[in-house]
Amino acid sequence: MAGNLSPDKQRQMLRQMLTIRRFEERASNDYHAGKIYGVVHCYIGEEAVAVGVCSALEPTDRIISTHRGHGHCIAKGADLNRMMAELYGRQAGYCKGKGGSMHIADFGIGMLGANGIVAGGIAIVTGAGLAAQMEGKGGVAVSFFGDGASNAGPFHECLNIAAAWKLPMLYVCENNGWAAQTAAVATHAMSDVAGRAAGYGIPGVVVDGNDIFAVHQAASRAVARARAGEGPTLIECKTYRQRAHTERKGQPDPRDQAEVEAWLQKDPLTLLERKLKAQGDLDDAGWQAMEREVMAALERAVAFAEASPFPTPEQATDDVFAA
Ligand SMILES: Cc1ncc(C[n+]2csc(CCOP(=O)(O)OP(=O)(O)O)c2C)c(N)n1
Repeated sequence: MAGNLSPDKQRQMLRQMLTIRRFEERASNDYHAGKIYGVVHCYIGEEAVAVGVCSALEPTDRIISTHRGHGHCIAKGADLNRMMAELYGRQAGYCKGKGGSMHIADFGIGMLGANGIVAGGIAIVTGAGLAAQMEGKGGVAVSFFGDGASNAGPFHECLNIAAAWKLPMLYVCENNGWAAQTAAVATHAMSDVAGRAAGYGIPGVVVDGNDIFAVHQAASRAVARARAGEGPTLIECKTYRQRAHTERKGQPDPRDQAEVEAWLQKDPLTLLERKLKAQGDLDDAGWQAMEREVMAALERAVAFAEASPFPTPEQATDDVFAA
């Protein structure tokens, strides 16, 4: 159910999901063509989580991401040109071409950063939750993390203190059933990560992470609770990554093909496109125009990246604060 989301807002959410999808398809292609360096982790299949949550936030609210961060960046409003330039390793990128896919941050839009340390972001953004509480302007902070990260110490320590101090936080677990090549069922005995919330005295909610309206509704409720000073909520979004753990060729992917196929049938982008069409809020021409506009924006982003130089060897230690 779209609830009180206007048709314009719903189309904007679809456009953001489409942008994430096409951005990553392009990143994957260009990575395999040898134009992008480092590691690329695709978020394809999980777009409804980032967009469903971020569409419930204000621009001044803060989020933190993971190693699989492009979707969160785009959903919070990051600049595609600077993102693509960062993946291309160019000076015009968000980290001046020295951070790559896993380190994109934009404090100006409340995006505190992707993070290569599994669960590392949870502690950083809990600090942002404390900052928001101290600022007293009603801001909230959101931690995105995987099911694997929910087994790590920072998750438990942060939920504990955030609950005790009633921090204005959303902890959003993107449960895609796998942590790299390890199945979630092999590393925790509870079927729902959300059940862990009870141990900290906060609400734990399970939602269909491929249903953007369900995600948005759960996030909106949790945001209202956080802004009212009632403390954090743990939201577990059941979803799936459609690609292997990273784009690196030749890595093992132990997942059963039938499992992958079943989730492809629940593709979140297709589900939203169909819903909008069924509601009469999108027609084929509108959908094709959206595709053309998104693809044109990506062409501009690639051209922007390619026009920028690589960092020079002399710049290697610029912006290094400690070693
Ligand atoms: C502290 C730490 N341990 C291990 C790794 C290696 N590693 C990178 S991604 C990953 C799996 C993370 O799984 P999950 O949190 O479920 O996120 P997903 O990849 O499924 O989005 C691991 C173990 C790491 N980057 N950091």
